[in-house]
Amino acid sequence: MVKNDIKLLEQLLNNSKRILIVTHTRPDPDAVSSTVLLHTLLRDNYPDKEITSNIEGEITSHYSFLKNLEIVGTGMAIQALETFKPDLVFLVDGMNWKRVSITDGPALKNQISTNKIKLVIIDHHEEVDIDECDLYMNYGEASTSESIYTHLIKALNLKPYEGYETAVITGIVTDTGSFKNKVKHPRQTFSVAADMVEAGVDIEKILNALSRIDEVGMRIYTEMTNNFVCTDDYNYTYISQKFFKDNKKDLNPALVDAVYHYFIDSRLRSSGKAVWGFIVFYEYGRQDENGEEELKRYKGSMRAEAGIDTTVFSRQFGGGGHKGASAFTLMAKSDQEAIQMVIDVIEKHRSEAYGN
Ligand SMILES: [Mn+2]
Repeated sequence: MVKNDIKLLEQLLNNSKRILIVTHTRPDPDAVSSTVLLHTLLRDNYPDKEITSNIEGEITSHYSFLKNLEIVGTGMAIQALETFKPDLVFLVDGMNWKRVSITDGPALKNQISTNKIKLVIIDHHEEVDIDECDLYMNYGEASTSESIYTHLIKALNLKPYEGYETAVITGIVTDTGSFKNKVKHPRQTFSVAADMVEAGVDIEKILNALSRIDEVGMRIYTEMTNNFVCTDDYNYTYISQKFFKDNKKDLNPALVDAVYHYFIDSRLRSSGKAVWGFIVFYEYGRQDENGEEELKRYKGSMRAEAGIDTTVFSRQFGGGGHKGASAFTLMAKSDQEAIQMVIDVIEKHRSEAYGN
């Protein structure tokens, strides 16, 4: 695996004819904006190549402010790979195949290696669990959109399109928690942000569009508020299985994602005395309906102020991310069991996570 080699990137691009861009499922704003940004850039700069992109799962109407969003497919990733038959794949804002698809991670990985498809990973997360690839790009930037701007538009000189600034700033402003989080390269991140502001982006409009929720969204928000627990050490909340059952007809995974991200980003680090916390909830609609006694897949997310490395905990469940924002999944029979599993891991690994 070669790391951070722009010459190799250029070579891989020049030698390819069919390029597929994918990102992680349940995409966050950086994943969505990086995908549409890279797709449009490659399409406009390499008119002789076939370019396509795919995000497995739904993209909500929250993102309609992103130019060219309609060119991004939303089917199963494995289908995109099998029908398009790329010779080069970009995996953006993630480092392995199990993040690209909930069900087909191993199959995707297998297809890439058996068919000898070239793979470029562009990511900015902590370097764990990186899948085999030809080029791994991770400069520790604040967002993948910042990496694409820095290394493809600036270093490789790809011509940007009208509206690219919105895609670049969306990843930066959301992955930094509106510039609240510590970044590794502040001079670069803030200067890229300044470039985008000078180019005319409206950060307020973007943030309002992304955090807009409807009445159903407010119900999800209220559920998390009702279940919120503040301890002196950390905060936590959950969305109950019962809530999902009772509101099933109104909910969709993308709406749940949008609302819980907004909720945890605004509340886990700044409620009560604690400066960090977690959420867990049953991943409804992502599995067969099982009996009450069956194990169910739960999704968990953690948020922390600088000083606590939440990936120490997330890693215990096979997850990861950033120190201040990480995620994982676990299997549990009930909401209470899922919460207890996270608390147990916190108690066991607390000393490792503190002071980081
Ligand atoms: Mn990101």
